[in-house]
Amino acid sequence: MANLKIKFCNTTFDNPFILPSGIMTSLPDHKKAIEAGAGGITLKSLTLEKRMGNPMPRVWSYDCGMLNSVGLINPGIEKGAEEVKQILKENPEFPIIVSLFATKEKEFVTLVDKIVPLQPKFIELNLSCPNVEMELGKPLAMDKGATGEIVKEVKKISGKVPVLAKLSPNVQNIGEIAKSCEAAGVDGITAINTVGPGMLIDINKKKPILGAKTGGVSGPGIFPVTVKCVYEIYEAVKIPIIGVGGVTKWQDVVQIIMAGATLVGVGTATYLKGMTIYEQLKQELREYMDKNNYKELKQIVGLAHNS
Ligand code: RRO
Repeated sequence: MANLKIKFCNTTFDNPFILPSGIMTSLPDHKKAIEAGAGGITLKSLTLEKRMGNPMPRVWSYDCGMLNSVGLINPGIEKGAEEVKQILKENPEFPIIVSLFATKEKEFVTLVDKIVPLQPKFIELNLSCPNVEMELGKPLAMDKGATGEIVKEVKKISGKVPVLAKLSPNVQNIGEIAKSCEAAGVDGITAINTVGPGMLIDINKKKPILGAKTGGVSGPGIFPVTVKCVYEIYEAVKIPIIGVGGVTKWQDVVQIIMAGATLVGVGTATYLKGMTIYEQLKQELREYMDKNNYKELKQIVGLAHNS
């Protein structure tokens, strides 16, 4: 039977499906993804200070996916680092990606400095949250210079912990941003964060549905944007890619891997279909591979670039 194990940087994942950082905010929910058979999980982004999140409602599903404006709810790096320590202790071998968010180089360095001693398998720099622009400015991932500088500074102190950069789809040339991260020494790219932001109106209340009015768009409707971004990044860099954004069915999984992803984020689909989606996708991916005589996943990575 086909083998779903796959190496990403220096870590072997049991399967390519990971929970991306996003709308799940509590550790018990993250742990459910481990129990449900995900190959890895990404924790909710931590900031220097505690954040209470945006006004309710923060999450809304619609026909083609979801809108979210969680607003970076998190306990802040002091308490957050304690929680990270606990979950790493409980799951010493399981690939856990610690996500960090800041708006300045110096803040990122402080955050990374707190997390590196805990030796997680990965640190992900969230350079692309679309929901705090009014408060904190444009996402850093829209500027290749700023992105490169941050990665360079973080890599000076990250030691052996691989660093990933999570990029925004809301740019002219995502390949160029990925290239700038690679040149600065980043170990992998996570693509993409949510699209937009977008807005939906409550026609009875005659006002925007989300408490923050606008929110990042995720789910099946953004899948073609994800595929295009992963494809362009794969052409631009040699480092591995986590493809995330709207993956819902096994056909999406095959597409995103053929576009160039090594790991595949499944986030919004766990909301829409439940956590059993991890086992379902694993089984269906194995069936696809068996039918097509692929023994290893790496045989499929980037195949769409060969023709
Ligand atoms: O918390 C959020 O509102 C949020 C974050 Br940090 C992010 O990176 N992407 C997103 O869609 N929402």
